[in-house]
Amino acid sequence: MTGSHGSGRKTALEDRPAIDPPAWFTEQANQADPSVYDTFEREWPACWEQAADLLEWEESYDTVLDDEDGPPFEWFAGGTLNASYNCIDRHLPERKNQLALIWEGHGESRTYTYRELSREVNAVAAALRERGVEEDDVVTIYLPMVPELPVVMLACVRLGVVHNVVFAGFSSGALAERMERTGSELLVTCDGYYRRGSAVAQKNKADNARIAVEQDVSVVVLDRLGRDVHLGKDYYDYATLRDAHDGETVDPVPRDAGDTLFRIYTSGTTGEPKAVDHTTGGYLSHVAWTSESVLDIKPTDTYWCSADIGWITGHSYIVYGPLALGTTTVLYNGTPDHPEKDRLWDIVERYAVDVFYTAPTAIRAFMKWGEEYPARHDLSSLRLLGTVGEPIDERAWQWYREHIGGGDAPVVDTWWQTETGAILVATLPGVDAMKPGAAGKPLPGIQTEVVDPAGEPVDRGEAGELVVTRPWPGMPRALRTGEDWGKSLVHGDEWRYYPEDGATVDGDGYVTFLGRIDDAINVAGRRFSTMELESAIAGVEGVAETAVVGADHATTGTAVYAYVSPEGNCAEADLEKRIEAAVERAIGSVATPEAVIFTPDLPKTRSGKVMRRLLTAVANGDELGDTSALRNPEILGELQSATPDR
Ligand code: 6R9
Repeated sequence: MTGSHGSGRKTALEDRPAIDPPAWFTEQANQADPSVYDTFEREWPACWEQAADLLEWEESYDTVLDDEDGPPFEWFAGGTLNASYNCIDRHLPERKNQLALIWEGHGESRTYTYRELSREVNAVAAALRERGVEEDDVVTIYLPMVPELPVVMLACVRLGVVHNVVFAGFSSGALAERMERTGSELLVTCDGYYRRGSAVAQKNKADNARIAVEQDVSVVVLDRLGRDVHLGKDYYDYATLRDAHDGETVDPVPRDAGDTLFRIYTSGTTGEPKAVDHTTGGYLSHVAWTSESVLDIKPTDTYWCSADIGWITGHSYIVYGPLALGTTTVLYNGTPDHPEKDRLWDIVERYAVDVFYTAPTAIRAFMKWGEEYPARHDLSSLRLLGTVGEPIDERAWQWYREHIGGGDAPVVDTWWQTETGAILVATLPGVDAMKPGAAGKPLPGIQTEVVDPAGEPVDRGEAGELVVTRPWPGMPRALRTGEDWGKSLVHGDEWRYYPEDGATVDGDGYVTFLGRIDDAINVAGRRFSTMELESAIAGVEGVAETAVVGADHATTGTAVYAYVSPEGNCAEADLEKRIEAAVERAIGSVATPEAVIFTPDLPKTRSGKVMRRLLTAVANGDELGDTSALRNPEILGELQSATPDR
């Protein structure tokens, strides 16, 4: 359980000062109507027609939400549509020659107009159909950030085929597990790709996965490295297949609103990958509406989300949301510091990016590298900044706004999950004031509560667990149909979804996230949220990034171990003193770290989330367990030797 759960103690995070969005922003914002919250409340669930209206339906729906007697919930029941049609075809009459994709790779770049994207997607859809793929089959895609990744995704959904994208950085074992669970018989991959200037042998990993699974798998291989790889039986060359069907058109297959659009796996609490199936009508409506109202995306924009399409953020806010709105979406294959630490700002300047969406972990890295890198570039095209993935502390928020947003671009912190499909909590930048450190209010139509372990609402300002108390259009199939997902779903006659995040709500209804509910530290009977401690430490000048964990302690039960990655040249002894003082100020001396451990970097997953489980193991001198999800395993030895003996 999180934070000061049930202890009655108010958290230090409530009632932050609010910053109004500038007038120049609200004047042009897609969503600038303050009555949107009331309208959505009054007209719920019919309000979500606004989202569905952003799409073109083949057959219009009869009911917005069929929820009589709880699950199964049918969003937009009776409606049919095709996502590929919505992301491509319907834009052609108005903007066939506008760019749909800008791809920036390793020493190369490529662009696709909507017309060119349409040609690619149709050719690949025709090729997949010829390979025998049929509606509702699952095709696994194991590609890095290359334009062919969204092309194959859109080709699949054109045919009503379910795609299952597996992040390219995952191992062959992880790929095999996902393919086997899904029963997928076609895999699209590539020979390899460049990362930090060296080639990754992607096909080798795919080969190993293919022989590890029970079913027979055919493999389509995209040539990225030009190295003339051998393609054996059941292997096909992507370009040959595509070229054989170039110029063909494939009619988009109408799908029921509730039909699966794609499957994506996420980490479950059990340690086994958890399949999340998102729907065609509800999901697409929800991502389109949030792309418009939260990210303020306009068709004329150049929009860039720096996530990888292999994660939900890339599915929703690189591919489906932006393309459904007919904008230009940027794809970047590379790292933010290669060849130089100003790589991202160079891209923003070169393409005059209007809206930029990234993760707090990236922002903390930018802070660590220093403001001189963004300062080298003209970033004045940026109108709005977004963040997602983790809580963002106030200092990182301010740094982002100041050094990337020119001091006045609104910053939206967006809370959501693989399971929610699209944003549920954020500030509407054209309507709401921003509170740095707090994510924002539940979006119009979204209802949440913060509850104690018994499921009872806590008082305002107190910490508890967030629960979503009403269905939302982007909800996945399992939640729609009532499949048992942990403690979620029907309790008595109430329906609830538990995202397993700790939170507090302030007097204005703004939600501050406190981290996953399992990230709590109990020192001498008092519970502290790691986020609360981290936010105090991250506010200290000279701290680039921090993660706090609990280590077993003979007297207090648990002691606070703070792992800190300092900025550039910072005297550690002095920094340690200031960190202790900051924790004392924010929370009290009861929470003063037992140990402050300096490290050049924190252990992170490939999606950039700090792996606290590993830090807890290091702090306790325990076995580390599975480290395969780590992006930087080389850091572990150093962390172990820097951690004091216990
Ligand atoms: C989109 C994505 C979901 C978990 C979620 C929460 C954390 C995401 C956040 C945030 C605080 C935010 N999270 N956004 N915490 N503020 N703005 O990241 O999906 O990979 O499934 O992770 O990430 O803990 O439960 P996913």
